[in-house]
Amino acid sequence: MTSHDFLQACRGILGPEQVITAPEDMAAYLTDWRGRFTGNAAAVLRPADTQQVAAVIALCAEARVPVVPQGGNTGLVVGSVPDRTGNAVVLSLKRMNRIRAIDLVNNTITVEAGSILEEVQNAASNAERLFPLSLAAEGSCTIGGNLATNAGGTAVLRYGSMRDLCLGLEVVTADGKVWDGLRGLRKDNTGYDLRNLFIGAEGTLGIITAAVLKLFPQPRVQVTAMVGVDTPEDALRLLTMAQATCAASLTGFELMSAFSLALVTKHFPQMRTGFSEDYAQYVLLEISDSESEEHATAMLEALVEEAMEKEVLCDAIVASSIAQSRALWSLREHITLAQAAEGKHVKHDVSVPISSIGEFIGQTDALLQQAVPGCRMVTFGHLGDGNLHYNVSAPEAMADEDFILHQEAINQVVHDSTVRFGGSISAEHGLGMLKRDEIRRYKSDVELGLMMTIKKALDPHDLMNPGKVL
Ligand code: FAD
Ligand code: 2HG
Ligand code: ZN
Repeated sequence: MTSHDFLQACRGILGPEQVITAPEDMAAYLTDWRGRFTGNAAAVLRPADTQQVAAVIALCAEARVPVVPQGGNTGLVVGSVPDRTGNAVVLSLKRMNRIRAIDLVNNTITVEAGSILEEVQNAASNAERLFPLSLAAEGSCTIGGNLATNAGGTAVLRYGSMRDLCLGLEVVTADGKVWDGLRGLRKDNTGYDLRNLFIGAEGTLGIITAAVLKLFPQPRVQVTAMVGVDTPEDALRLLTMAQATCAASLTGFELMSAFSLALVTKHFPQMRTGFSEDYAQYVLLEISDSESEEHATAMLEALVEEAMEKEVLCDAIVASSIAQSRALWSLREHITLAQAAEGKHVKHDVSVPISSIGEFIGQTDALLQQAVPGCRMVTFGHLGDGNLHYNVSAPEAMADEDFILHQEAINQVVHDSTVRFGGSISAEHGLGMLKRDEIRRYKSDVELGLMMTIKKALDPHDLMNPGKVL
């Protein structure tokens, strides 16, 4: 099939206006969120429903055209954009954004893959339920992208990551068949777990078109506090105390180094931490309670008092209004944007056993200073999950283009250290194109071989997001 015939057939399936080929109209789909990579594509295809996805994928299989699924294009590991050959099509799921059903007794919501996360949260809230996945990109990332990357965010501590929040999937397979696995069952032991194979596969095994997601009761009240501590070890002590005092009410526990917040207040000068003194580390805590505001505040205040007595924390701000709570969360959510505004940087999205975090930071900081003297650490993240965003910014006087030459050496230091501590080099963002080669150094031949066998069985012609993950 010629490329002209292929595009004509796509137009026949989707309608001419949903097959985008003009370079200026394709541009936004071809560069990743961080601006790290720009690819080329034969076209951007915008299906409206599952049947259109199936027809287009069957056509791609027949014409041997690679497909790069894309949701909100907010991924951080160059997974959602095509390579530079121009052979692939980008399949944008964003028009598929319907809420198909809400079942208040089963506590589930069935949504299409292109639904924006925030809209799903709102739909749940309008039904007096909670859909707990929460991340700074929630205004533009999609459920399909969240599933394909097994997204985490700031509520994993209490509710788990996307894999834990999904009960069923609808998937278009690499040969264009529809697997209807939209089961809202909490228990189902009938063979291999296909759902969990597609979740976290980053679009390399098939196209997720819809999902059944879990809903939870809405907490009656949420209370936020920000505290200053001296060291990550103190933050860990506080975590243990918070778990003992608050149990399942503890829904967020985020670490932010002083330099991470200094970048936020530098690039967003309207934001302030509200502390009169500076501390080396900060923790953002959230408690969700089903009793009352008084009960939640009393629990948090008791925790703060005990931690102060034991000299675990230096100072604390307990938000006294929703606006103040939002302002504290906003500081946390702006770190990614602030580091991007500061210049080129190398991101690491690692996890280590929670108990090793302090030691990991101490040892790895020292090794990095030997490798790139003066590099500036932007260390923050989901301490309660053992997941650090251990990001490296250039030394003050070093130009971006010189700094980025150190990327490989920096990755090696951080990832070797992570693995020495028994950790993972990607806790939540995935591998994409950015860490595809890196993972080969850390996974055994057996593990890589099993992954390759699955890939070949489900996508024998390597057309599903080729060049990513494996
Ligand atoms: P995209 O970027 O479009 O795609 C991501 C991957 O999924 C690609 O490999 C793509 O091919 C594949 N894909 C997309 N849709 C489908 C589909 N329907 N079927 C199959 N494959 C598909 N991530 C976290 O985990 N936790 C965070 O706290 C977090 N915070 C962030 C904050 C900011 C400011 C930004 C910019 C990003 C953040 N991210 C975070 C990363 C990103 O938002 C998540 O990875 C998100 O899940 C991606 O969703 P998306 O719709 O933008 O997917
Ligand atoms: C977060 O937790 C995201 O805010 C982004 O996962 C992390 O910018 C980063 O490195
Ligand atoms: Zn994160």
